Amino acid sequence: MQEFTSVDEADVTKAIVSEYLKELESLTDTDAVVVGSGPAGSVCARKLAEKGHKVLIVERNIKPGGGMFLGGMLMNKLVVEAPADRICREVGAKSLKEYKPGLFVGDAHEIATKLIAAAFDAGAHMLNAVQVEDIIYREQGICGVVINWHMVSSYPDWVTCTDPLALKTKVVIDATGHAAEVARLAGKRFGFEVKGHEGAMWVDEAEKATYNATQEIYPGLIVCGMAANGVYMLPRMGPIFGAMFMSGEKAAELAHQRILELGSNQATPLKPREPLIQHR
Ligand code: 48F
Repeated sequence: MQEFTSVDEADVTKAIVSEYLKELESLTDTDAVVVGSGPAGSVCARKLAEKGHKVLIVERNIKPGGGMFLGGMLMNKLVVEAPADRICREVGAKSLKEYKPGLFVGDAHEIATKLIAAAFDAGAHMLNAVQVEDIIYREQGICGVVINWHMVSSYPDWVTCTDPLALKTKVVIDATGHAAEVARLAGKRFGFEVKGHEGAMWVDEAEKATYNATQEIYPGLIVCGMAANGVYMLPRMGPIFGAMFMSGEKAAELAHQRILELGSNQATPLKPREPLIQHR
């Protein structure tokens, strides 16, 4: 048997603490914060990181992936329609096969883990078990998030003084899924209502509408995936992921434009982007 290196317990602790804090300190100022690491968030984070931006994913679950591992009724096959099969191929998904012309199915675990790994390979960072519980804004728009450990955010109200920490960024992407949590927080601050609910199932309509609804709803805040769907109460699509992937890619392009805009001091004035409160 090969000899294990002898390890001191204190060194294990020091390695974790010092590296985590060093990384956290470097993440106090980023180009983009993607909230949520489901299909929309992981694609968005990868695409933005590939453009050379400093990207942080904040995920409140212990593990990344959101609803990607679940398929339908917990049967872990991932279905995607053209043209989003390209996004699976970009990360080397081997299990993807054409089920009918333009409709593809693959192994959810393989595709999900590869999409997440690709985001890290591109240089994105992640804080897991951390929840975004508020936003920061200035005259040019949203410019940061307020975070806390998810467990701490869940403490009952009588546990007082659980102050959070804050991270500054140039653009926030709401990829929190059905509840559209960041959009809802922004709504509370700026006086618009986000219900964060989906409508009845209609796959074709839902896929197109979710992609179209992916947009900057407030300067510095872009919604994507089911968060975009929830803001406008669009029909639900069930267990198909084409619009989630394409929406993540579109959100990355919009975020890229916002970062460039800020860099060139062309920031838009503080007013909601249209159409903002078009509930259906
Ligand atoms: O739910 P989720 O997978 O959102 P998505 O990327 O994709 C939706 C599909 O999975 C599926 C569907 C389409 O086929 O209907 O449901 O739009 O991933 C959202 C992630 O955001 C995290 C949450 O734990 C999940 O992993 N999240 C939600 N709220 C917060 C958050 C928050 N406040 N702070 C940090 N993470």
